[in-house]
Amino acid sequence: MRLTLITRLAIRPASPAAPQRLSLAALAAIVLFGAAFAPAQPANDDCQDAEGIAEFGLFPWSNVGATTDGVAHLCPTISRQANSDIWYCWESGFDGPVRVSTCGQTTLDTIIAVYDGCDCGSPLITCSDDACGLQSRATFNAVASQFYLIRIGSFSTTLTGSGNLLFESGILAGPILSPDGGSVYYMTEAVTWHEGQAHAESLGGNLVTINSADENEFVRAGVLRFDGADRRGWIGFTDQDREGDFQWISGEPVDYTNWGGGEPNNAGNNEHYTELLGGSGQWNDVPFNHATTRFALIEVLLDPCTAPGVSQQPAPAEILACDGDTVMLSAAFSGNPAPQLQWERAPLSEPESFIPLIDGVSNGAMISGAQTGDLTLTGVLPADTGIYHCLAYNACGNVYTQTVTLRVNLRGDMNCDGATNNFDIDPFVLALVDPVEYAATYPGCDTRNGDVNCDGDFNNFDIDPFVSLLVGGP
Ligand code: MAN
Ligand code: CA
Repeated sequence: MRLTLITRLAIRPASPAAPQRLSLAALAAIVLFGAAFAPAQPANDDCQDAEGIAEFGLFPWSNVGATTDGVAHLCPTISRQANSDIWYCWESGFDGPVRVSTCGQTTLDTIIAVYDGCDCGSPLITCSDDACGLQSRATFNAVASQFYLIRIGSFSTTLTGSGNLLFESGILAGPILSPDGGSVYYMTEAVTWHEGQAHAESLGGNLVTINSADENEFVRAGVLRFDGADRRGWIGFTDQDREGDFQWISGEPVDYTNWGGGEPNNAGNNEHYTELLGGSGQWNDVPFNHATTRFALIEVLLDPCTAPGVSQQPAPAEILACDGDTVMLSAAFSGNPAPQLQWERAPLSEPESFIPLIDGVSNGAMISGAQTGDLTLTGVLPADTGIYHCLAYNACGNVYTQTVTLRVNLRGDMNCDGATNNFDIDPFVLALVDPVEYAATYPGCDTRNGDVNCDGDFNNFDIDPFVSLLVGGP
């Protein structure tokens, strides 16, 4: 306002009769006079100068000296302009219904508008005129880390003032756990049925679905009247799709109703939404727009806890590996919450003695993924021979996969003394030429140790690799 005034004064032509020097002095005096007495223009007077604020809390404001720069028709529901408007760019730290208000925070008759984004010209979300006396309270569904333009102005074209802007959660009650633990309830402020359903969806639920007299009483006494105050609340029961055919907006089947006497009566032919009465707990159909007296009763279903199940078994059940091989075992599981996993191993000789594996070197193999679905054993040795399975567990139970038996042979250890050296030459030859005599001479020893080239068979093709192994060749 002040800058505009100075500009206008500065370009006004001087009186042709007045001497130029006096005219300049007079102009300077007027400018100084104006600077000293015109009210200061708020720094956030214009939309493009919106002040950045964030999170819930109280933010002081003043629209004294502000001009009006926002669009003239603020809101379809409010005929008035928001005069002498000032602007904030608010960043939400919250997912769900948020209230921004001047209630109890000023004596000025205010108007508030909320826009989706901080660009000037962002679409209007909601606006409020008189929500609490002459002050304003707008409720909208915020998304964390998103920005919202907030416009505050005077109802009056001449009066301005100051106060605080209060940002707070629009949740009046909750989360309140249901007695069966299957859902949580919230109550948000008085809104239209559709706004209440939008609040519910922003919290991941719906307006409440009531399946029993017990639930009806819990919602009435424990949620709608959580603080003892008598209220009426919206429930998610509507015949908006077909007159007389009331359904739950959650899609759940209708297995309980608690209509008051004579209800639903579709009075005035426009009662398609259901209120729950805080006194009797009975239901009544009403129009959607009892926005100032019906509080939104919201139910969010909790994911049911389910014990883990095996959705992919590790396979095959028997694995033969040569020393140095990489062996991978994979398993996958269902369950909610997602189970924690632990691969375990038992010796062949003690098939019940499972020991949890940990990432790192164990028995020779480099182990990784011992607590994931994919166990990798890199560079296995005979000592890694054993029975493997994976345990999955969560709060609701546990499950084991089928077992995988891994046998790792030591290449060339034909006398089964745990080493490959020159003492293995004679048994190697014997195993090739007379397997029966070999089995008799080296009981419990397996000719598979002779499969030095690891092609799955013990035969003459293993001779050269066996010799190379002994002499330390490739
Ligand atoms: C009012 C409204 C109706 C309700 C009747 C009951 O008219 O609340 O929804 O059916 O009262 O008398
Ligand atoms: Ca009715």
